[in-house]
Amino acid sequence: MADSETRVVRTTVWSPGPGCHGGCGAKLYVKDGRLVKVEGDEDHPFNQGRACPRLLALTQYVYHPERLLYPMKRVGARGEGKWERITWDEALDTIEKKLKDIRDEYGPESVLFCQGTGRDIGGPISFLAYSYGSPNWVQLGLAGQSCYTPRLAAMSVTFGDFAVLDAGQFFVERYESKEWQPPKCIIIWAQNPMSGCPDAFQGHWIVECMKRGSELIVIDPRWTWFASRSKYFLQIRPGTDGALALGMINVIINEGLYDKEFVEQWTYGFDALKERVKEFTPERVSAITWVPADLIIAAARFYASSKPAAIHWGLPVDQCPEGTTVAQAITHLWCLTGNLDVPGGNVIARASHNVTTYPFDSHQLLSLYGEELVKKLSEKRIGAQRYGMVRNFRGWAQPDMAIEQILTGDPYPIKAAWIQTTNILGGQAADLRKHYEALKKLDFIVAADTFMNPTIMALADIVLPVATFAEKESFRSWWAPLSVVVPAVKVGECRSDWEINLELARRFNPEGIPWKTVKELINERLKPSGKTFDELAAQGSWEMPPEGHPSRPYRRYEKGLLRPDGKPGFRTPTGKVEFYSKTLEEWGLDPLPYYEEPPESEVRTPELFKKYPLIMATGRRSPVYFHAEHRMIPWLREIDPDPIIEINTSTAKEMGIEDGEWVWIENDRGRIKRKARVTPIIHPKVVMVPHGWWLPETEGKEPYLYGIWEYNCNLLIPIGTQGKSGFGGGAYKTTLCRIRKMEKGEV
Ligand SMILES: Nc1nc2c(c(=O)[nH]1)N[C@H]1C(S)=C(S)[C@@H](COP(=O)(O)OP(=O)(O)OC[C@H]3O[C@@H](n4cnc5c(=O)[nH]c(N)nc54)[C@H](O)[C@@H]3O)O[C@H]1N2
Ligand SMILES: Nc1nc2c(c(=O)[nH]1)N[C@H]1C(S)=C(S)[C@@H](COP(=O)(O)OP(=O)(O)OC[C@H]3O[C@@H](n4cnc5c(=O)[nH]c(N)nc54)[C@H](O)[C@@H]3O)O[C@H]1N2
Ligand SMILES: [Mo]
Repeated sequence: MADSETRVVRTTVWSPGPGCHGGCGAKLYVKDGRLVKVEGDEDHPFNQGRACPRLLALTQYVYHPERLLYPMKRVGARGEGKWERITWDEALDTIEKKLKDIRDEYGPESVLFCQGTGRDIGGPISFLAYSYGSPNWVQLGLAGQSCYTPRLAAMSVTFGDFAVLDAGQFFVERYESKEWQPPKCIIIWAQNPMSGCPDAFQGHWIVECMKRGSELIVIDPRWTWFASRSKYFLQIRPGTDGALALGMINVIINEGLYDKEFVEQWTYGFDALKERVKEFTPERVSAITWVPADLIIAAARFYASSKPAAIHWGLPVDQCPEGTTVAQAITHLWCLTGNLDVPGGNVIARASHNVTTYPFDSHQLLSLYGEELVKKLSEKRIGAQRYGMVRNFRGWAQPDMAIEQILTGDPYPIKAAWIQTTNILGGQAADLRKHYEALKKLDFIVAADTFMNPTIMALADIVLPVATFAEKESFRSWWAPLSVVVPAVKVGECRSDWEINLELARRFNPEGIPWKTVKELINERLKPSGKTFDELAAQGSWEMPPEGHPSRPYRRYEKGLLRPDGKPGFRTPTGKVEFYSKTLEEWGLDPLPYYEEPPESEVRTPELFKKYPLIMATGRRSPVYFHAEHRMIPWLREIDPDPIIEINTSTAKEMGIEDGEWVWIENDRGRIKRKARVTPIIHPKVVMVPHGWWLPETEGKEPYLYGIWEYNCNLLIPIGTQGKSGFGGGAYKTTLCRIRKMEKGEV
């Protein structure tokens, strides 16, 4: 409880601080201008009072002695660690001048605007990139753009929207809502809901469904908490999910278990799909995936005969070879079974109240920036000439090609990088060495962050200190509810991403940017909701879409709420759910889903497999860390202190490795060290290596760079293995390696 001098600010959690994709409601307790305590907001339907460890440790983050508090410029050579405090005016003037000079000499496309995962950054960074004139907004280092974009693309081409498991999240009363119904079956497909925070529904949304009768199918190479409570656990070979999905479709179609009425009335291309999946018999799929054929059949039957049923999927889907097509096959499962936009199925999730915070697709880009600019940008965007999907979907530059282009200068030179919300060398980039070498060649690099990290230390010329969510104004409509981020405290000279980017956007494009303050900009974007920032803040920071609104479920395809022309159906070329995608066909891609082997595997590269007989799957999430963040936060580090590798008990025994011993992980790209966690939960032929490890407590200067060369598993992972769409793939879950116990005297 708050005493008389303590103020409570109800706000929305998004990004700096917990780091995550956000959405939770929080209560920030402020005393004498200082944040003293944080709790989950029990009135907020998203998290109903719950809070993750990173939110609970927020005071340690906000007031950490190492926090960046003022702008700095580099005074020694790159990597020497010599920095000098400067004013915001000097920082912004320098950035403006340097970037304008580069624009004059090489064109705006020669600057990369690099972000990390989709936090509260898509809006501000794309706004800045377009205001400057660069098409090259990129998640640099994320091989195959393989995080959520492949899934979004697959859903968009199939039914013109995107959908998520329905756990009642569109209703204030949640599980008590009369409109909602719990799924009878939930497939947790390549997800780790206990650790993944809002993306993974903090686990508890699924637990709440289970309390109301949901039974689980879990598809994972690792026995997760949910796997241990599942009806069917399919312990799959990493990277083969595409084959499994096609095999399940095969069973569902052959046994007539699909929703005939829905398929008949609302879909296109069923016969072509039926033909395509013929070769994916349970026996063949079993040989590919390691999952026994009878389990594949049982899981397919149980999913298709449970009404309603929902699929909750995760990142490894995108990181399968050709991730987009894998996501397409899984999307087909819920469409075939009539589980799209029904209570307890996969519910369409639109931007709340039609408020958009950033330009996802080409329609939104057009309305925000005008046809001329968008056309020009699309032509120059890295990868747009090669990939129809990169040209037409979401506006991202292709990361694997972007890094090559820095090295080759072909078809045009890259001269500078703006780095905001990403630690490229700390965890985002596959092929760490290549990214390090390429980025070193750039003439000018700015980074905006809350803490020093290996990327900034090695590369930045100017560093800008960024406000946490507790210190900033922002807004969020990444599905319901519509929410605002309300500032509670001020720390050092930190500024928010919106503040920084608005100021620079005005300098780069003085005529085009009418807003003087961030609040004016937010209020403009909030207009479709009829509410202002202050009104939303005063009502507790959020609001659900009203009844009848297209951003509120269910069965909107029947009501004509999905298509721009107001007719029933879907926002696709045929107006139907497309099993055979006309859009993919137009982009020069296979219109139907197919299977591709991982780039390195027992099947595809048997010689390499002899040398490196273990599959290194990386990056299963830790609840106390967000990627490469939080290693300096005492409460969090205490819970998960070491860079580990999970090795199956029998595999470890064969190799004479004991729990807690240090091992080398090696392949042709190099070697790193990890502490062995010997455990039965991981498949014997797979090792699981958490990503994002650097040690903020060690030497930051070159060449050590906080230990990235010793601990960052991305040193071993290749780039350039993207799918034919340009999206998806990468080898984050399927790189071959061998492990070896570290001998006495080895360090
Ligand atoms: N081996 C392996 N590597 C992986 C993955 C894997 O599974 N395995 N996963 C990949 C995936 S899916 C992703 S999305 C990427 C993520 O990669 P990144 O997004 O680069 O990961 P973070 O470590 O969270 O880096 C974010 C940086 O931005 C800062 N930051 C956080 N929030 C904000 C903010 O709002 N504003 C600003 N200005 N700064 C902020 C943090 O302090 C941190 O330094 O990593 C990828 N890397
Ligand atoms: N606490 C915390 N939460 C996070 C993040 C974080 O860093 N920390 N990162 C955020 C980001 S950007 C993302 S993209 C999400 C990612 O989070 P998730 O989507 O959950 O992805 P992962 O944690 O990589 O893996 C999930 C599960 O898939 C299994 N798996 C690995 N390879 C395969 C495979 O090939 N097939 C199948 N079927 N399963 C496989 C792993 O064993 C693991 O149990 O989490 C987000 N949430
Ligand atoms: Mo991600």
